[in-house]
Amino acid sequence: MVKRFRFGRPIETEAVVNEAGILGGRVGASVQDIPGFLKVTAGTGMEEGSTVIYEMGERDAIYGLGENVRGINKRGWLYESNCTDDCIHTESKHSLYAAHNFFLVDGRERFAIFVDAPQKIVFDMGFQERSRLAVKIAPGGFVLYILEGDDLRGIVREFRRMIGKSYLAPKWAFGYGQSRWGYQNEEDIREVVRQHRENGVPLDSVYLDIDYMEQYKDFTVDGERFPEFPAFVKEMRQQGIHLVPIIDAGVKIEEGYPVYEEGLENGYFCKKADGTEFVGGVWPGRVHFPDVLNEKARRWFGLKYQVLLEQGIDGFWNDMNEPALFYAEEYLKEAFGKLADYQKQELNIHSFFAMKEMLLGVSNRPEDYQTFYHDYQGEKICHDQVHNLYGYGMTRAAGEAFDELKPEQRILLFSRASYVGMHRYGGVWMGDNCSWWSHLLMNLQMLPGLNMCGFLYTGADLGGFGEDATEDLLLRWLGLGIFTPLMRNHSAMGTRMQEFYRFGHVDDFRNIIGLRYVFLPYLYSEFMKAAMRDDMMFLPLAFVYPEDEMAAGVEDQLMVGESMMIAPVYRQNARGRYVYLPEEMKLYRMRSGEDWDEEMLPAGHHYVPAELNEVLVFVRPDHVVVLSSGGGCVEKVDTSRLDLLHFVKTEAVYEWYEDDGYQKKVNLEAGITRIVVKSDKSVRAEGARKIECRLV
Ligand code: MIG
Repeated sequence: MVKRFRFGRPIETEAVVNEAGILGGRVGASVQDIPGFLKVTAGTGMEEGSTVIYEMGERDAIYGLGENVRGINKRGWLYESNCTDDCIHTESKHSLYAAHNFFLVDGRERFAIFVDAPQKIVFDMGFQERSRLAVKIAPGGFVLYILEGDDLRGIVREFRRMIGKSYLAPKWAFGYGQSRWGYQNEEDIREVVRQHRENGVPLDSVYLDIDYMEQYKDFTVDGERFPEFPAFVKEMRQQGIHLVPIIDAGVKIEEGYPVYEEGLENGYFCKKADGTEFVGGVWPGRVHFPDVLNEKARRWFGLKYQVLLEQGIDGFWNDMNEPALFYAEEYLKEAFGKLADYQKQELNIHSFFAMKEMLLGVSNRPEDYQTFYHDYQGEKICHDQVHNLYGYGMTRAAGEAFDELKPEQRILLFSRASYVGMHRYGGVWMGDNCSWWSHLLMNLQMLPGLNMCGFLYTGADLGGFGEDATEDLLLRWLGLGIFTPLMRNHSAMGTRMQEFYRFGHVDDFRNIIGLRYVFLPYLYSEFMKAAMRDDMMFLPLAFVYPEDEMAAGVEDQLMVGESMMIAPVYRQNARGRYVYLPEEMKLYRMRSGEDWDEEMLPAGHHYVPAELNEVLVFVRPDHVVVLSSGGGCVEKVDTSRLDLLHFVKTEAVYEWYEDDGYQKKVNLEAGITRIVVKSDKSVRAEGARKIECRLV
């Protein structure tokens, strides 16, 4: 059951697109109608903001908030929805690049809350007071949805039904991608591809970071680095490689640059109170920000992607769309003035630190987000009020344009900043993590929350973006990354190079990355089913074993789809790990698609060895996992013959979905083959495809 309450004058976010079944209708009910267990204060929400309070039971758990810091259970910390470009994701932070205002409470009551409001929101999940959950919404009004139900997964499905179907990535985007901020030209990219192909390490994509552009100008390609871009794109396609360029939010201010000139002429950029264009500083230098919240400007900006589509590109990543602000021109001038003042005074230690803080504070300054406006739904709205919608708007621009330009074909698209609703247009990557073991675990812990909000196509920079990766860290991280829909090794300029061939053990990389292609039939099938059925692909154990108290505390294992559980190793020098099994499972210690050990494990706690070249997979009773025999790229994976990992006591039925991987229109049921395995080892496959199945 879903109830809706409106407070103040909320800004429409278009997160919710399916109104059916929502009680409360269009007009909000009063505070008195809120279920007794919630307390809402400052009802109008206009001047002072509002607070929603819930008193938690001692053992209540909180799941959700999408992309954010800390554990799977969000209890005990303070989180913010305030999309921020902050590349140091330490435990002490409160917010990352996204605003995913949905969470579930699992305890005395089972319910979920979605706070639909684009302004800043603080979620105190038992931080100030251990038993108090308090959501503080900045002034401006909001819509509160309360979803009740018996089962966590069911509540999530209900929410997902409200917010609309998730974006579908093309199948090739489930292959391995290599990326690095710093690949300069055709030669650099050819070298990456050559290394993978010659060493027999699969690869489907190479990412183009900002260096491919001409002076960081969106929708341009530098003619010196890429003299024949369309021919180069084609050459790569012939080798089974898709090139995926980055697009940044800021448009360079430069006379003669058509994107700038058209935008200016049509008034498509964000403006200051005085009606002149807001100027920020990002990679291209001085930029304007396209007003992607405005329908016309959004369509205009989206259609710009065509210039790259025409050159054979079929995937993009949208960056810097919080939007990140290295500086706002106006404030920079002010800062120079302040600096001159500091110079004139005799600095004491206090003024020194004040000066230092002032200098460090010029980027992403909250006050600067208050100085420009959007022309949104016929009103002039301060950016500050809709800040969390910007990445959503930019990605929607591209997504809507793709529907127009490529109505049949799926285009890869993912974004850094996001809000609920953006999941209909693209996926997300988890931003600038670091080559830290703790971030490997954090990568795992973010997956269920993201799935709850419909972000199914997701993954982190494998090996870590900032700081120096080591071989063992990369191997272990790949051991998780082979299960995430987006599987990309990406790193920052200036850090240690981390393509597999920078390290010594080529065989280990070949086998572990190869496993991705072995699991591809299962992963793609589970992704597509989750997308079409509004379901999750990565689940906390508590979602599958709600009665198991021990399962509720597991923070480092996940259920992946319906048949299996993963337990990645995320500690330096560990040669295995502790695993909790809520039920009996069959363990596969996989070294490659041909080489593994298997063992039956009873429910309970186990220490399971896992060397650097091994990945742990646990198959549930009466389930199977479908495998291929691998391939050098997704296109080469043969799904007419499947190997089945199996743990069958009486009977396992697996619904295996497969399609051509490109079509936007999907008929799930028509693509399903039912694979039935009986305890007598008989196998039957009926439905969409004629396939050969082999128990292994
Ligand atoms: O300020 O384009 O998150 O993936 O490599 C850094 C350079 C800008 C941030 C992205 C990262 C990308 C980098 N970008």
